[in-house]
Amino acid sequence: MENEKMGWNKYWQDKAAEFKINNSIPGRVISQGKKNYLISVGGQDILAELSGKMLYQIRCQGKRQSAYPVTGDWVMLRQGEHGSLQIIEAVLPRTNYLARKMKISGGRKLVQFQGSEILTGGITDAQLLAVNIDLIIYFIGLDQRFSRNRIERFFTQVSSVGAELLIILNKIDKCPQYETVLDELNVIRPEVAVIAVSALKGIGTEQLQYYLKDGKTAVLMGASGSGKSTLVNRLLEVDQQETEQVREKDGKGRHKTSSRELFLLPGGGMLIDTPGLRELQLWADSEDIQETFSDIVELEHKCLFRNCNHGSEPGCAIKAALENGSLDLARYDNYLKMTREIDHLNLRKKQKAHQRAQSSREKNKLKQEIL
Ligand SMILES: Nc1nc2c(ncn2[C@@H]2O[C@H](COP(=O)(O)OP(=O)(O)OP(=O)(O)O)[C@@H](O)[C@H]2O)c(=O)[nH]1
Ligand SMILES: [Mg+2]
Ligand SMILES: [Zn+2]
Repeated sequence: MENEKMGWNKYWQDKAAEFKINNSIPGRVISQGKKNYLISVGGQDILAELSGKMLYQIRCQGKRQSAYPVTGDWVMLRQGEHGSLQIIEAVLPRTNYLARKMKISGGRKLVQFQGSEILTGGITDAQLLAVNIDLIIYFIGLDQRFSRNRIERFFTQVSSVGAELLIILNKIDKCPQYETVLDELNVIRPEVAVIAVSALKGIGTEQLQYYLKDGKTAVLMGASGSGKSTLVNRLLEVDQQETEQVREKDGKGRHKTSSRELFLLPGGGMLIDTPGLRELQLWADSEDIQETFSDIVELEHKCLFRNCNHGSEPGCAIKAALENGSLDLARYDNYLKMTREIDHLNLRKKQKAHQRAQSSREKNKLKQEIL
């Protein structure tokens, strides 16, 4: 019963049965530390660690980073040796995930690609931000700079996740005039629901009850300082998540939340609070872009020539739309920029796959020589 509140259902039951691990029990990852995981098991929170086998597979057998459990995962647990922590034996197959390209550590550089500069560096792999999610809530702090590009980028990122979307405009107590923001959102994604609240004062937050349902998991995304943790505290009815005092002078605060954590709400449903992302490097493919910019794709199909470069060719629908104002130039530029970024990512993925194949060929060769 307690597991059901955390989202346990027939799907998970079937998946767990497939694992056939003797005496193991399921639990849901609430948060992750450096070595341990906090797991909810039948209504109780316990600490657990990864089995040696899983660690070995990830560290030594080239299993992907995404094989590590993350907040929101359902895992199978086994009681460890006398007095030790419970052991995570397996991660049940995720229903979906939200990912970004791995954070860039160390040097990042601008490189030329298809005639433009794009930012690259770091490892080409996905970092999972949240998994097994039903609803993605995007926070916009009305006291912060509104960036259309940022929102478009976000929607591109999440379009293939397969979760419901909701936008929250927060801090209406501070900024009661938000019609222009609504208009902008209406242009970007008219079909996504928007609600306006004050998380701090508790205005409008009752509208959320409709979206937060028993056993369903929502993840809070959005810029640092937009008020995600304040909403968590409001819905938990206690100040559990630390929030940041924004400096009055310039409206800036520091990042407050530093890890992802899942909360069971007293009114039903769960929220995963996340740290505001400084950078969201795309981990997406061309289909995601085409969904976000379907109007542009449609226009492209209307060009007279199939391979139109939208330059000086006659009968170019893109050029015509830019000229008569029905297509916004900034939006078109953003589309081109994101398309380039994804082309580049695909190239890197291919390079990596090639390197992998090569190194496994070399390993095999070596093995044969030894044998
Ligand atoms: N006036 C007003 N201030 C708010 C509201 N919601 C949040 N704040 C303030 O905004 C600041 C940032 O809130 P947080 O909840 O820490 O923001 P966050 O999105 O969790 O930030 P990160 O954890 O850094 O990603 C705090 O000082 C909050 O008190 C609101 O509805 N009205
Ligand atoms: Mg926070
Ligand atoms: Zn054209």
